[in-house]
Amino acid sequence: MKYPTFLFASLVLLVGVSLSACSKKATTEGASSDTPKKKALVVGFAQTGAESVWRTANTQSMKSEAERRGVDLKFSDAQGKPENQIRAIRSFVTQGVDAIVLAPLVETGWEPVLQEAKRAKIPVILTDRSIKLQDESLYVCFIGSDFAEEGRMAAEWLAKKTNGKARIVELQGTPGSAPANERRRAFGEAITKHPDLKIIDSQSGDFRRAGGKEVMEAFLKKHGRNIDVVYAHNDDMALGALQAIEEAGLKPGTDIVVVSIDAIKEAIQAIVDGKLNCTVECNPLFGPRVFDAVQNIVDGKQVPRVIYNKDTLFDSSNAAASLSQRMY
Ligand code: GYE
Repeated sequence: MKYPTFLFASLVLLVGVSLSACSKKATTEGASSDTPKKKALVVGFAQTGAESVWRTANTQSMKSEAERRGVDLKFSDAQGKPENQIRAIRSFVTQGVDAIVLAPLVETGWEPVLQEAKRAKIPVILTDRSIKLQDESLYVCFIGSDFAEEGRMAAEWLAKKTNGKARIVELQGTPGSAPANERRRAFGEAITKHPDLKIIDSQSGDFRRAGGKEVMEAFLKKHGRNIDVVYAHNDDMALGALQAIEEAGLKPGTDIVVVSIDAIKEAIQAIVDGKLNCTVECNPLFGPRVFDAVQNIVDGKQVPRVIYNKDTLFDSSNAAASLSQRMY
């Protein structure tokens, strides 16, 4: 790793500079008690956008933790466009931030801009979503959830609930994003153990509530009563689908089983109301972990390459009891 060497060199330089500054002070003001002020960390955060309740909670967690620590956070909202994220990273490099935190919208296309950050010796921390790279040295660590595990948990819960027999429609997240790819892949793999669990249709609702509703309306038109289950890659799309199901005169939760991922408070409430059947948690509140990692990296310490959040599953057995403590 190049960072520790670089950091050590900068530290030596910094200590040198502040020592000479101190001695100057000492001669003019006497050896008084003033403690040198630590320079605030400057961190650039390239967020995907504001597509879901999950995302808003994640942004909030990052901003409030930065404020609590006195970190100067340069926040960029890419509004769902990877090219905006690339532009944001470039501008963080130009500004010479201490570290860059990236929540990558999609899995591919990052190599050139991350090379630029590397050349500028700015460490990159991936959060939330992973990426595909030839050169794995382009980021220091990843902090987020295990999307494959979430997909598997949803599939296994569903297999039990339906006794291994159901016609499933799938609402996919943003095309090309790690959560959409992994939740789809792992769920698909897990249901192959149950030959009568079949995905009869699958389309993207872009992780948005309106997207979930629209796609579900189209599914209902196309498949009528032949849909037993909706598997949504996030709660916002599932909540949109609930509306579409109700507007079609059907009862979500009973006529059609609905399974999703995120465990936002509204989804837990929908379980309590009997409309949603299950949601696998994907915790967005990892601001503290991100800034711990940033600080350690800037201090030249080693950090684990992958830090996964611990996620649980909610259904009618535990939703009501958890509702009052739900943080997002
Ligand atoms: O599930 C969804 C959001 O990347 C884990 O993105 C995140 C996903 C989350 O918009 O709600």
